[in-house]
Amino acid sequence: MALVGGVGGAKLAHGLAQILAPEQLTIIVNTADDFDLYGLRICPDSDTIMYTLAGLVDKSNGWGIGGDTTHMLGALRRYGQDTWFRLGDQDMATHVLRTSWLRAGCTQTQVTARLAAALGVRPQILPMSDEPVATLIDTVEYGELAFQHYFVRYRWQPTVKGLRYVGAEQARLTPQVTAALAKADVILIAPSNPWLSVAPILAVPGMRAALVARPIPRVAVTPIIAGQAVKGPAAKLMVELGYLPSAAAVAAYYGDLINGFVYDKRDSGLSFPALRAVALDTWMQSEGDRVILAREILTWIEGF
Ligand code: FO1
Repeated sequence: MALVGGVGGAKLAHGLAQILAPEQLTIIVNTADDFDLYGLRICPDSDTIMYTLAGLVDKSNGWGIGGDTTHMLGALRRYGQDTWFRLGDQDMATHVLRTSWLRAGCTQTQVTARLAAALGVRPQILPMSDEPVATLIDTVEYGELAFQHYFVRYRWQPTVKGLRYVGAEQARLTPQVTAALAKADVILIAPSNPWLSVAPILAVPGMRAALVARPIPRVAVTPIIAGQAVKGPAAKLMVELGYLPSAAAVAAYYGDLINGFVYDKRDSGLSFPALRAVALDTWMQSEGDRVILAREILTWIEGF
């Protein structure tokens, strides 16, 4: 089982999907980046993973569909709309169908399964919950911002003072997530942003306790290499929240959730006294690197 959010997480999930049988891989995905736009429900992390595993993703962005056009955005601009969130025309089909199926009474878990199956994605992609949860970011410059406004509209430049995962307290574990947690033989936390992508998953009541209760390898992969994030705001956010931007601080943040940690070989000076830890090349620059890293992690875990 892998806990995943964002582009870095999708890359490792893609590597895992190429070496594991579909029934051996369940992906729990962050839904706290989800939001409504133009009356449609947009689920960026879920779609990023789905498109990546389907081989459809835009390879330079890491999100959206490769080769997609943006005619609809042009038409929205003609109506005077500020089109700061770039929705592709093909991508729109996903949001239109998702929204109509949700309105017809399907759960987000059902909708995600239906979309993924239609695209030929075989590993199970499970939303962390079927109830809506939304990350809100308190910033020095603009006060509290909805996640996509902070991340996309303001390109994660505002200074972060704090985070809230609204709705998390009312969210429930789905039967599908509960069953997956019970049968997992390894829990892998992808190199996703710990505060923006993984923390909302852990904020679903019962999630963290259910993970910690499993006497199996629970391994996180660092999103920080040599004090920097490969992509996105992880290192900047850590400084703003008062942490040192290092893999050691990430491991400490996860605490007893994990019993193993994969850090980058460029950080060979670091030590993780209370954990089993391994230094690997975690920087997935090519598609081949994803498979190599996934295989090295699984091989290391076999000797746990
Ligand atoms: N990220 C951007 O930086 N700019 C965009 O315009 C943008 C559009 C977008 C459309 C659909 C989608 O599924 C994802 C999209 N993303 C965009 C990525 C995304 O919002 C973030 O990477 C994640 O939410 C953070 O994990």
